[in-house]
Amino acid sequence: HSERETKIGILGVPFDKGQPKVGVANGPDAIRNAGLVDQLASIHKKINIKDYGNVSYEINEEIEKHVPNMRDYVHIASCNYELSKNVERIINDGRICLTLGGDHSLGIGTVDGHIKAKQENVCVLWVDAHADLNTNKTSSSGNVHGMPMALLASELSDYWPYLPGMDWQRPVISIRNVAYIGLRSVDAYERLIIDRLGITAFGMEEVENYGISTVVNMALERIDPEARRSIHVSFDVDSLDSLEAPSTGTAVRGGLTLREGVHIMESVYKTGRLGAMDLVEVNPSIGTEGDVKRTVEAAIHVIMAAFGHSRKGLIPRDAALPLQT
Ligand code: Z70
Ligand code: MN
Ligand code: MN
Repeated sequence: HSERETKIGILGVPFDKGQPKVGVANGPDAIRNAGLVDQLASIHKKINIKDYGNVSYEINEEIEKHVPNMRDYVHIASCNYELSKNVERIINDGRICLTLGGDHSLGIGTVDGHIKAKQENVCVLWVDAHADLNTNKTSSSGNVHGMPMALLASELSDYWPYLPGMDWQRPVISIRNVAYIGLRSVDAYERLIIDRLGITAFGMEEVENYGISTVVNMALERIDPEARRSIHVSFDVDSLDSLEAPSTGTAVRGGLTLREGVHIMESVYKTGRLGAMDLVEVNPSIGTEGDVKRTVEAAIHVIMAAFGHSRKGLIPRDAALPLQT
């Protein structure tokens, strides 16, 4: 393994309206303040990083505020509209877009922007304890962070009512181009959809049966059989075991180890086709100071692996052996 030129664009989304707990809006700054940019820069000299700051948005007053069972709908529609445009621009600048959340409702905007930038030639790895596949009819919470995948999937577009202010968001990704890793808290209707549509889903049982290395390879083979697509990884930190990442809104025990999370991203890096990554649901208001530190460090390890940090060590490109002179 040696150094490979990598251009990264970092985007913060201090957004928390997709779920009810305060604090997740401070995720981006917690990750930055732990030294993310310096750590990425230390991977090797051919890393080029630009921090685009945080996404801000204004409420579009034209939008009908009330959509049944979608909490804070107008914020969701307004924020994701700005987010999608930002992601599209960063990718068109020739950078891999790293989005720091914020709650997972932001996956609507990031996947949409990625698809627009890459003319739909995108596949998605959704690494999560949850499937985030509810519609406003199946959700028992009304929390939109449990719905982004259902909004994005073209096969589910008929299950939604008309959504005012979301016309920019075309549900264009086929669910055949999406794979899950890490599932262990799946609602009944989500499971029905996964089974009926034959969605590629590697839950914790499959991780146990096959091992993480085989799981990632099978997932990528299914969603990108010709190895041609731009890969979008939407990494919910709650995919990790709650011992590894306690500071998150809906921690679920029995999850991925940090090593498995890192392994997923190392495998994606090796394809050379990572186009965008989201790291979401870090909530610095949950748990002790130590819990927050552990969670943020885990998030940074996963991100570092995505951009070429190698646990084996890296050989500098063009290096000569420092033997005798
Ligand atoms: C549940 C719902 C969810 C994250 C919780 C939970 C969804 N399926 N997603 N935490 N990150 O409310 O729809
Ligand atoms: Mn999620
Ligand atoms: Mn989750």
